[in-house]
Amino acid sequence: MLRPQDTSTRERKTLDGIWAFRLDADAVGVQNRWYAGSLTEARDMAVPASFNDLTADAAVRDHVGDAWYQRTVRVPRGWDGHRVVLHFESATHRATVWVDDLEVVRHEGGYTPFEADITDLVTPGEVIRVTALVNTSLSFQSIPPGVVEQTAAGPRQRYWHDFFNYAGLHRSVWLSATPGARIEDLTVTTGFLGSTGSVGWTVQAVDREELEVHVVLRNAQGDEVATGIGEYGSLEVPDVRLWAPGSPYLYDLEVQLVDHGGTVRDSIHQHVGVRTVEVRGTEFLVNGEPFYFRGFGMHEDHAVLGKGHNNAHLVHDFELLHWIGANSFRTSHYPYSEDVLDYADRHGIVVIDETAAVGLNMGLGGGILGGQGYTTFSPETINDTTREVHAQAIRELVARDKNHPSVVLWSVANEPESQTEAAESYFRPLFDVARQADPTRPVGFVNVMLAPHGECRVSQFADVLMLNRYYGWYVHTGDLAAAEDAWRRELQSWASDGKPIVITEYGADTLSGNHSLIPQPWSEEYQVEYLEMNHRVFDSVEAVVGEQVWNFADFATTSGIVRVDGNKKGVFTRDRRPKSAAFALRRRWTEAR
Ligand code: BDP
Repeated sequence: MLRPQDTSTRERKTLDGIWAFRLDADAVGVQNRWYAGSLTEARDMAVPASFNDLTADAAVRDHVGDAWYQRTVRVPRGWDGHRVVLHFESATHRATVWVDDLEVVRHEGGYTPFEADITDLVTPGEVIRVTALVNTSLSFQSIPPGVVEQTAAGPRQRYWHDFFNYAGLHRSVWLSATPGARIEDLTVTTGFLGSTGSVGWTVQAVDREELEVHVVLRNAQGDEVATGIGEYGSLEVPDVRLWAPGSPYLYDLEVQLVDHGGTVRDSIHQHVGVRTVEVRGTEFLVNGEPFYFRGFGMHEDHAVLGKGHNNAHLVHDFELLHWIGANSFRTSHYPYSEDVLDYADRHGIVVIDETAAVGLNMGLGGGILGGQGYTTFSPETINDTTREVHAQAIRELVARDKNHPSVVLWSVANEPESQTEAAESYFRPLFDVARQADPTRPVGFVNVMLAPHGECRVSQFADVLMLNRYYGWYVHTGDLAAAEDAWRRELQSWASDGKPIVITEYGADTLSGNHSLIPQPWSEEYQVEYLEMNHRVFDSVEAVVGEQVWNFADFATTSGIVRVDGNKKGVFTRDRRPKSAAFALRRRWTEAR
């Protein structure tokens, strides 16, 4: 699937704006055919945005289950003879969509795109009604998992990840026109030898018949540097300029379907960064050179918008990444908007791309901070069906993001149970799925403290070890000397595996404006000293090839006794004001630049 584009043969029209919106707590809408006419008793809702924080109503914020979105749109007059597609960049966590009275598509998973060919249902120049039934519930068979518990007060959504279960239409919705004979997908791979680059392409075309596939590579000035013909092949790029972290040179690859007379019948564009990624021993190499990840685990999370994508926030967050000297981030804990990845490509920021598989661990954070009262992997909980949903989530992530030069490493899950035999058999095939989907990038998962070296049974499948550790916060709280000693010992044991290690989370909750002469947990001074302690540990272990602080900014979570108005491990507040740690990190990271 390609994202809708404006090209010489394609056009798109946004459906972003105000939609009609109605909750359906009792799930009666389908039976009552709410899609078959104007949504009654509806309120206004903005798209893109999470619906949760847009009203002053707890029933909306904490809604569990079905929610309906509807709007009308006029199909552009000029689209006669075109194939018309309705494209959702995401719908969290699943959706069913109707055009007028007809169901056109269903999709499972809240963070990847889906679309429907609606050509036969529309007349260019006429208005259609688009209705999306979005469902917010998490179950043991969804990614991420959760469980809806019935209480006297109604259903309550429980889940095991530490961010608020925002839902709705978080990203853009498009109508798009393409030719019938069309390019359906494109896979690009890159490499180089000396000063000559290579750009491999594979095109999937539909109804191509006599049409020839042409590819044209242009440099940043728009000059043609190589051309090719065929559904697949490889272009040579003389005097190649590489895409590198902090130095993001991009080419443009145009793919065309051309008829005998030379007329271009379909055309798409894909920006291309020529670069290589490789794991060698304990090194992580980009373009053959050792790369050290500096940055954050982030979240798509803002006041009012929730997880709704917004370009002003995108630009600002990347400005802050640049200011602080970060060169990378992880899309913790789900695939981010495609606009974010495009922006990372254009700004030379390296991305660890993660699925929404978070919270597959019943050993974490339950009653009195023990377990959750469930077994993680069992026929009744996370089971074979879940694994198939998880596999599909991996395939959809790779299919969507495979052509981004910024993406250098896949993360198939965050902090799952990984010390048991059940975990080993659950994950083994998922690593195969990732490697089959993309043989060009390393694959890993993020390990949790409950599965230390020697006990973790999943890290054997990973090319890179990603560790989340909270020495000095969740353990040895407030005692940085004891934390340093224990942390160094654990890290040295991981280093004996001979794989590169990225510390994907380390952090301390910090209440902005809370100061203390003798660094106390929750103070800005403690966050600074905590980070410095961690950095001493990382600098003493050669296999460590990256540090990503948890978190870039404070973010919303479910309420609970360990969260005060959300998670406060941000180096910036939720409204992006720096805590003292921001300046300390900036000193370390800009010196390293
Ligand atoms: C880790 C999780 C992350 C949490 C963080 C924390 O990966 O999502 O927000 O800890 O506790 O367990 O702050």
